[in-house]
Amino acid sequence: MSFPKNFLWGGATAANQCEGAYRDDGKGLSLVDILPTASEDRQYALFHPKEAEKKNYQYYPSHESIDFYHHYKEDIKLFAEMGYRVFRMSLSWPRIFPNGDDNEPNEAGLKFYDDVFAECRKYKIEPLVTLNHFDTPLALFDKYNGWSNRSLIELYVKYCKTVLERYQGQVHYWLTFNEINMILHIPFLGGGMDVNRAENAEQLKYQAAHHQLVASALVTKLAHEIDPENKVGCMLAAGQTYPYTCAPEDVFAAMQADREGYFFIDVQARGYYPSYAKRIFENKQVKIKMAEDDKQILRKNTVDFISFSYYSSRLTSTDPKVNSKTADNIFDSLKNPYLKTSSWGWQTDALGLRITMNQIYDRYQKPLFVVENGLGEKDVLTEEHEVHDEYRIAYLRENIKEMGEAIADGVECWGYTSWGCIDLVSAGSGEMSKRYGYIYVDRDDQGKGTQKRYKKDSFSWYAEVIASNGQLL
Ligand code: P53
Repeated sequence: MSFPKNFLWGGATAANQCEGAYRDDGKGLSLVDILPTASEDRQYALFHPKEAEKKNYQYYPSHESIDFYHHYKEDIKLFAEMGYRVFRMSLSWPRIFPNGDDNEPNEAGLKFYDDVFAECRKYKIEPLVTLNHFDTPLALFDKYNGWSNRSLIELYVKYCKTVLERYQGQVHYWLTFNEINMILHIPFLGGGMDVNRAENAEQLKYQAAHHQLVASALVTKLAHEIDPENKVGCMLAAGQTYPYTCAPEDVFAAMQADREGYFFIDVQARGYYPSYAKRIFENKQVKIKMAEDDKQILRKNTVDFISFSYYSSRLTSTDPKVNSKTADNIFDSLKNPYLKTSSWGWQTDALGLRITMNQIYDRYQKPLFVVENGLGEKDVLTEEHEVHDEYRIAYLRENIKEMGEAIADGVECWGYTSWGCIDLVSAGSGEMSKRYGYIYVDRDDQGKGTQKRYKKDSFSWYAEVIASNGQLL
């Protein structure tokens, strides 16, 4: 098994889960800044954001997080020590436009990312930048109900134009929206909106999705105009859906479940709504309002590559008696008896990554980029400040091996950035204790800890993987 010579190995983070400094240097509030920690409260807040906004929760994990804002030099140095060639990160929109609709950008926010990119350049690490990763400015939720409102297109394009121009030459890889299909599953994080009071929540979600798809195409166009060397990708929360049995009904249900996500990528990669969308819209009584040239915009501005997150496969059945679900998974998935399950109920399926990559590549024939993959687990910091995370190494080893197999199958793949390369706040649960990193951060679910960084066993393991270009796993 061999990886391409210039394969981009690295790690991934998102501003909303690691920066902290939630009010520093003029930053406005982002969606996550009103979300508490602890599963129950968090789940309630994610799906009742209007109510959550009025609450006074005891602790908001995003406010300080791991304080990447003040530790970025130290952290990027550690990434360089592992040999990263790419660092996936995101820009915080409310750090740059605090209210989302300000006339002028916040210079201090822009300056912060200049500094981060300079630090990356120092170590020849290529930044891969997500423009919107679950952190639309909270003010746009209040004022417009987020992406349900068409005005968001213009505001987002303005923000993107500002950063594409500012960082021209410093960044060459861009992702327009993190896990764009998440808008159907967590409309608050994905679309900055509350769907509870809508007459037809599906209408609101798909209308918002349309706005994001048009915005993504407009930004793809802009990025190419500003710098022809820019590569723009879409981003899917992926994971092949398996049928529980070989009953044709189950197979059909699995295909339909995958189409829910492929719907977005079909538009972004092919440039038009897939023919099956018509029937989905009829069933859900959805009517998309389009502006005159929307179709043209989508048609002319498809993405250069396809990125995705992969944690596990999913499983579906049409038999109501088959109902053992995996815990804590935003995607409705049944428990697959052939797979191991993490402490958070997520299942490990390395071969599923190979299947998913082949499937996506067959469908689009565009280069792939694995931008999230990893295992969230409880880690123990020993008295010697060591973390023996052999379970994480095992997960990553198997997944990377299968990614290599997919490449050997003929899939073109540009790179791999494992999720949460340094411990950060979980998007789903708000916990720090759900750790993904090669680097342990001393901070707990109540916000206590020194914020000191420690290398886990997986740190030196991954450094070897990179140094050997995937040969030593
Ligand atoms: P956490 C659910 C299912 C699949 C991917 O998730 C998801 C989610 C949201 O929880 O999100 C992605 O932190 C996302 C990251 C997130 C990561 O998966 O809940 O892009 O922001 O942290 C892992 O364990």
